[in-house]
Amino acid sequence: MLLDSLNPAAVAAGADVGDAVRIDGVTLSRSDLVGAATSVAERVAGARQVAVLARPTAATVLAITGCLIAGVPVVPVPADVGAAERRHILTDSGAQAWLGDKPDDLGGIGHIPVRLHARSWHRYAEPSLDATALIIYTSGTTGLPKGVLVSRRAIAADIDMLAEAWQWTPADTLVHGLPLYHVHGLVLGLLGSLRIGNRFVHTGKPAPEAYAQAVGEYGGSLLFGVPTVWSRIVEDGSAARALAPARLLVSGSAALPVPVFDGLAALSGHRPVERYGSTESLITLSTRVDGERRPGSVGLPLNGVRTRLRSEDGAEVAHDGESIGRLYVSSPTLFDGYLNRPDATAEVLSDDGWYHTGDVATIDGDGMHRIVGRESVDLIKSGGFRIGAGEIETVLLGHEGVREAAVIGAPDDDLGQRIVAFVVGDAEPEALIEFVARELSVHKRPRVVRIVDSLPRNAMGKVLKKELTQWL
Ligand code: MLC
Ligand code: AMP
Repeated sequence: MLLDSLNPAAVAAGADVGDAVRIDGVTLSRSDLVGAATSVAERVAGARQVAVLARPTAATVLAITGCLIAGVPVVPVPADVGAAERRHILTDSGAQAWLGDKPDDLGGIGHIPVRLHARSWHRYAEPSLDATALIIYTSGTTGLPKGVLVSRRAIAADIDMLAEAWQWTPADTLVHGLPLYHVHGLVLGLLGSLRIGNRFVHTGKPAPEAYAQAVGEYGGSLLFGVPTVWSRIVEDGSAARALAPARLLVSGSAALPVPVFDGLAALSGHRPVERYGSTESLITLSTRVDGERRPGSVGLPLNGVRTRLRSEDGAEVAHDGESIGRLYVSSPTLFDGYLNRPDATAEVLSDDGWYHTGDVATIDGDGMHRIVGRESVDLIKSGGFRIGAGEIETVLLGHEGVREAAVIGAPDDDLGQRIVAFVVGDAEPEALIEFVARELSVHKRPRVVRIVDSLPRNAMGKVLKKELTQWL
């Protein structure tokens, strides 16, 4: 089963010891989870796909679990989604119903409430491993976000590979405070826990004191965070020291700066494990619990994963730890394509199963991988969120006070990169920040808007983004 620990027979036979999930002040046992999620399953069964507003609540956990029990693909909707992005996700995905708090405008699709105390003990046949589990919307360099088709097989394989590398067992208590609409918080954190059978504690927000409390009060042993979370924990000092009793700290979704790695080691006594992946590939590389946890390195391919390093013209790049090449991965965890976008799928996924990650990397003689950066400056990682410069520029250009717009990711000690928009026009910067937050989502808002007289362009009229970074 995909969610192995929720096997009704095992739960009925007494595997239901202790809490399974703690989130938003609600505690769910495995029997609560099976009963209430199966009640959701009864309401969604037969739907082609449904949208779930993925706020960090028990209702979200039950909604997603229920859909997976019924074999209905879930479209997780960002908790802070704005109007235009919501419309796009609903239209493009063809979601037939909405689960979670109801927005004003659902565009005609039905709303299915999630009841925490409802129970059903109906048994559903386990869906095929080839079936789609999740359709996760993710940004590209241009255009609107695309729906990534993630199969049940990919999720099961990824969790099993990570369990092996991290010695992750039912004895763990997994803690994080990340969003439940992306791979990190949802696939690894929540679904990983429901497959492995460990206790899952969601802290609401990934604040340093919340992580410290989850270790002290709930016995958190396996802690997940994006680099911004770890950096804030190190800055806090006392929160980092409070993590000492944990078993393993794991960082991912963006590069963990070496000083943050060193800070965690000095204050908590833990050398964190760093892993690398994406929505399209799930997690493919990681340092190992029983191997070298080298600062600045994302480690080795997980069991079953192969990688290739290629130059721009497709030639093999030496594994000497210094030569930089484009990173390709082949893995049982790869996505099945972008929904409705065979063109975009063909651009990154070859017929023989290699995914072009868009990242540039080095590999050394021991097989240790280091991510150097992205091929395109137009894909920004801010606080671990992937954000396309193009989608923000398009929204800004839809504002009446904007004539031209160019967006870049500027280096930022806290967020890795912060979104900066250069705008030609007569709008107020604050109004433009609000506009993007309202239309796309709060986490895609520029942190800075600079009104300028003109943008630097080449002879073809293309904005010179490298030059813009000099204007910061
Ligand atoms: C600010 N706020 C606004 C606003 N400006 N609200 C509305 N409109 C505006 N204009 C509010 C926010 O709603 C929020 O409120 C508060 O201000 C703080 O928001 P923020 O400043 O955006 O949060 P910040 O502290 O900067 O967030 C940092 C962070 C976040 C680390 C918590 O970036 C985060 O959760 N990152 C995780 C991303 C992630 O999981 N990525 C994984 C992708 S999968 P309030 O009250 O709600 O706090 C992947 C694969 C892999 O990459 O390898 O894992
Ligand atoms: P997303 O699709 O949101 O999961 O983003 C995937 C991208 O995040 C990857 O292509 C990388 O650019 C980046 N990423 C994930 N993990 C790491 C890491 N450990 N180090 C550097 N970049 C990472």
